[in-house]
Amino acid sequence: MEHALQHRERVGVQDFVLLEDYRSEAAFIDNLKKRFRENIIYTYIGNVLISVNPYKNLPIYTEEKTKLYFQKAFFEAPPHVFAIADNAYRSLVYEQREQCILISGESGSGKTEASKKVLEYIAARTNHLLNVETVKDKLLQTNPLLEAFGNAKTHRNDNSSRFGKYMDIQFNFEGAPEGGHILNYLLEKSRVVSQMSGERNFHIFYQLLAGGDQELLKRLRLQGRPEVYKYTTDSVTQSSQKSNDAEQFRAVREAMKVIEIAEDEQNEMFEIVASVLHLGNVKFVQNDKGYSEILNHDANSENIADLLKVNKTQLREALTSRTIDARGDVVSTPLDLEQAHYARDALAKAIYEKHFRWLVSRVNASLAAKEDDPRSSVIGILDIYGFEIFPKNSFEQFCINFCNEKLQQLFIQLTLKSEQEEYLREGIEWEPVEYFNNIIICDLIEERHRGIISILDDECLRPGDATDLSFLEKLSQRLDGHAHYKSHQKVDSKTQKLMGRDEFCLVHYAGDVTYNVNTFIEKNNDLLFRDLQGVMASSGNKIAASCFKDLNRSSKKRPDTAITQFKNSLNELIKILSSKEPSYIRCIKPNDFKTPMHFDDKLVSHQVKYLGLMENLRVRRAGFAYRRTYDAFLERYKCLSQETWPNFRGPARDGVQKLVEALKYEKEEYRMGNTKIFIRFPKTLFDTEDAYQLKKNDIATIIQSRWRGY
Ligand code: AOV
Ligand code: MG
Repeated sequence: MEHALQHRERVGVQDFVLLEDYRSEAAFIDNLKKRFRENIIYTYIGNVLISVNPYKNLPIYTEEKTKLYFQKAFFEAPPHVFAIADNAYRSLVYEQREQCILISGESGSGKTEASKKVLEYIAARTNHLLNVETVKDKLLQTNPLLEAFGNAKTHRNDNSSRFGKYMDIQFNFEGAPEGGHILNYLLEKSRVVSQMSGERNFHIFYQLLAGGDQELLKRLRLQGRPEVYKYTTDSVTQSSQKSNDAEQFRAVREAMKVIEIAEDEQNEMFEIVASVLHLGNVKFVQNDKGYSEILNHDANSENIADLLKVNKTQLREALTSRTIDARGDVVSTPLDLEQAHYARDALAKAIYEKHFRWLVSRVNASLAAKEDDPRSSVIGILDIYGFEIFPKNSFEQFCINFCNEKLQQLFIQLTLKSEQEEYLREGIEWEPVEYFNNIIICDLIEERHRGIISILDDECLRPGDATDLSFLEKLSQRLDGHAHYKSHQKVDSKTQKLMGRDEFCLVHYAGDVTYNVNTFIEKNNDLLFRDLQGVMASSGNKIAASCFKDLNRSSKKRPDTAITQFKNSLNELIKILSSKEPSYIRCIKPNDFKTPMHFDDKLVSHQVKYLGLMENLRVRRAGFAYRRTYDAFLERYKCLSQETWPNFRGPARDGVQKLVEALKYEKEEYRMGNTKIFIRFPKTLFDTEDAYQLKKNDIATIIQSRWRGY
């Protein structure tokens, strides 16, 4: 049998607090790497789960493994996302504390996969309860459906979430799931009209083209090949991908069925998707006055008019002219070519995005609990787009990275807060720890009247000649000198070469990101010409019409800008999350090639830094490395003293007191809290554990597999 020490040498420690040298990042990474090589992708920092994307299927999600985590405390089974799920579930059902599971990490690190595992675990965990079948199936099927419409292939991830998702699973008093609710955040709608080379549009376009049957495609007037459509030409689709798309399409239809989206609703949905493809192919020509026109028998605009049941002439007019209400005088001005293309793309984005929102609310209607249950409680799961640093970063990356700053802020508040609270609860002295607080960057972005968002909104609302560059100039004037803002005018000679005249750089908690201001104003204003809204609101396609109806009300008040809406919804989200007890899953991407068994130290080191894992570990270790309830500690180690073996009569706390005396713990090594023993050094625990292993040598194999990981 492998000696305990050798085992530890090979697979590392299952909780970073047990690292001898917990201040060393090299030791931290070495531990992750050792485990990764052994196909052990999960490790704890206390109650935070670190997960490294294996990029291959591991046999760790089987039914058998799932059952291993039913009703188990953290240390009783190897670290796993199932342990996090079980812990949240138990706290909810037995202690009535509402839970949320926050999953973070950069693009491609495994957040969405982790969130699915949580859901699958909860489904398995509640399998024995009555009447949960339908709800469970619906909850599980929301994933393939929403991913089809909200995910896309990017350079970082073949199935990248292009929207943020917060999902509540609602449980009744018995702990059976009875419903759910999804909040979605900022779909990256610019992807509908253009993608970086090598990336794709949203999956659903390719799925429909590859998997739709002849009859459906004919009805939608589609020709079965993405190359034909401007919005999907850019990406070369390999044949293997094509069959996968077709297969996924069947999964999507199946999901629609489970979620009870009726046949006629499905038809309307596909008519909308097809219309977006046709819209991209609408061509404009320049007439002799320099304005744009659509050719007389342009098939694309006719297809759209037919599919969406709108008036052909009105649609063509709305795409080539715009009416302006100038102090009561309604004037129609023709659009030049550039404006017409802008209008067309704006319409495509608006249709797609509003349809996505409709879909989420449709899913919610189906997930809603059958009866109003005052005793219900929820577990929320947050899976949002990860931090993004691209060679060129735009408005979308700015929003996504802002969102990640806010979540990091919440992480800091909650981990520190909860650690502090545990010490208080247990009556143990708290020793404060130094850490980097990213609140300074959050403020830089969102502070009222002074932050970047305010400056951008001011510029967007300013009548006259606001441009992306005038916005940049204001930024530089107002923020110059801020430790986390770098203006292109004021950088040192080295970086100046890298920054263009239309760029600024933010020093995010996760690293420096250079943003290009091009299209910031346009994307933030998010205007759709009124005529196009009007046409859409008149659509005979009920879904399309409902998507545009609200907008058509002639309210004079200007709607909030895109970034302000996003900021408000994020702050709402933070409120929801703060009211719950959090669990954290921090995902790490081992390499940039989407391949298994490749662990890039430098890349991982960067993520460890910016996820603040070393600080997290320091906080956890600041006082006491390890803590365990008296019951659990006594149960495990009672064989190490005659006074506690085979059974100790009396409170567990007294038993543990006897035990630590027998084990000769020094006073400095431990503290007795109200319900738990706190152990300061890992060595103390290792020694105790090794003594236990010796004593129990005959059943050591079983124990080892339970206690030390796989
Ligand atoms: P993300 O959600 O963190 O990125 P995903 O969860 O989509 O990343 O993971 C990316 C890919 O990595 C998946 O499609 C799988 O192929 C693989 N993968 C991730 N986790 C596992 C796992 N536990 N086991 C096996 N393969 C895995 V983004 O949505 O881009 O931020 O916006
Ligand atoms: Mg994702």
